[in-house]
Amino acid sequence: MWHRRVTRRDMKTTRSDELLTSARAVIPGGVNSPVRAFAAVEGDPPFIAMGEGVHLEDADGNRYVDLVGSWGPLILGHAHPEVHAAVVEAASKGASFGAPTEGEVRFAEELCAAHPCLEQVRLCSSGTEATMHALRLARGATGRDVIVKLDGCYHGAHDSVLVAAGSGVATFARPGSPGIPAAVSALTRTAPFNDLAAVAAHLSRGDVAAVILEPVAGNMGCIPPEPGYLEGLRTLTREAGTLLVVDEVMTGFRLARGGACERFDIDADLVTLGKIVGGGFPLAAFGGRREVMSQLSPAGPVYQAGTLSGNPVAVAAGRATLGLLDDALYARLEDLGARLEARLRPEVEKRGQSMSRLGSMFTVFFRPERPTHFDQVKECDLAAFGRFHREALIRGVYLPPSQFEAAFLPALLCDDQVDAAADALVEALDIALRPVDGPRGA
Ligand code: KE4
Repeated sequence: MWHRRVTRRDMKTTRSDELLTSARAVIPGGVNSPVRAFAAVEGDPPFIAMGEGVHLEDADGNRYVDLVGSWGPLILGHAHPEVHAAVVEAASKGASFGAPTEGEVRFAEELCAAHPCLEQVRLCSSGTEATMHALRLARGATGRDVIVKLDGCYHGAHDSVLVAAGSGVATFARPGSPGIPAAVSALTRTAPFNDLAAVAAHLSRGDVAAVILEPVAGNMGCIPPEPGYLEGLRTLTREAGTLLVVDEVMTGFRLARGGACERFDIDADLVTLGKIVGGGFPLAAFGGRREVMSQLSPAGPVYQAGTLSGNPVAVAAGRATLGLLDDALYARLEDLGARLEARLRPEVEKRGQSMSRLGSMFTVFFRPERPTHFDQVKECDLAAFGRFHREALIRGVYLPPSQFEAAFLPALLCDDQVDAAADALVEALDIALRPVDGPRGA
């Protein structure tokens, strides 16, 4: 059942504080991925000791309902017994062989059966790898060098896409990253999300290998495509001989079993997948039409490789997870999202802020109107979001620590947990919106 709300005075942080001090001595910023550092919200990150169903427990014993789910993968919650059993069974036979196994063939068949745009897939170990290799394949297949990405979309941490990126890059208010050669960045053009004319202008030059996008943006907060946008991108790219690369690392198996491509009927040339497909383990994939995928080594000339690609333990976790993602689960996710929105959105709007939700992805935006592109998200009151996040945390709701991220509902939440989370978020909102020099507290 939902635990009692944690108030500020109950929030113990001794052990997490000690761990953060130790971590910072040996790991840059104390974290292995920047967004985990809580740099854009108040306070320091709790060090997590365990996950159990829809809950996290930190090193000091504070419990939270987890609306991050390891940034999306844990759609079934933590330590799901069937996923756990599959992992234990696979690991008992060895961790990695660097050789083909039956499991990865069956997994590839299951991905191709589930996603409408997959005739063939190649497995890898992270979303970054998936988009990096998909873009190399698009360049190899078209003989063109330029790619177009959309402002605020995030496709991982490789050179071609760390341009006007969302997620941690936006959280740290940097357009990209030092260390990326200008010659590489020059090959990446950008356009605002939900702006077809801007993409058309880039495509008119006839030199674009691929347009890559998040079909529903999650890395600048949850921003759905405007009506006609995805269809327009498909038409424009087809006319320009440009491949449409739909990055479903976040939306794949989240918005539907066939991802956003099923939900919005997108005919993508290439698709990237990650997060949920690995059930919390390092596993990702990219795939698409056989005509394009057959260009990939060893079938074709475009090279791509990975020692742990298709790792049998990760594949076991992925197969167990996908086996549980049925119609009833997606119907439940929609019900949970609608229940949360019905309880939260009126309160958010009454307080002059906005909220966006699609399926089980949502974001509270600290601006009056719901944003439709990155520049509007950048207008949000980021300090107020930082206070909101902190007040939610001390009430036991674990939200992504950035305005430029989406929150995720796990399928196993029960109704009263959704209601309690919504009520805690309203309380957090009230305190976050108080005049900064006003009283704070429980
Ligand atoms: P990874 O390399 O982090 O597995 O995946 C990169 C990636 C690619 N495409 C999309 C749409 C993504 O959302 C991501 C990763 N998402 C972020 C959070 N929104 C990962 C969290 C982190 O960087 O620690």
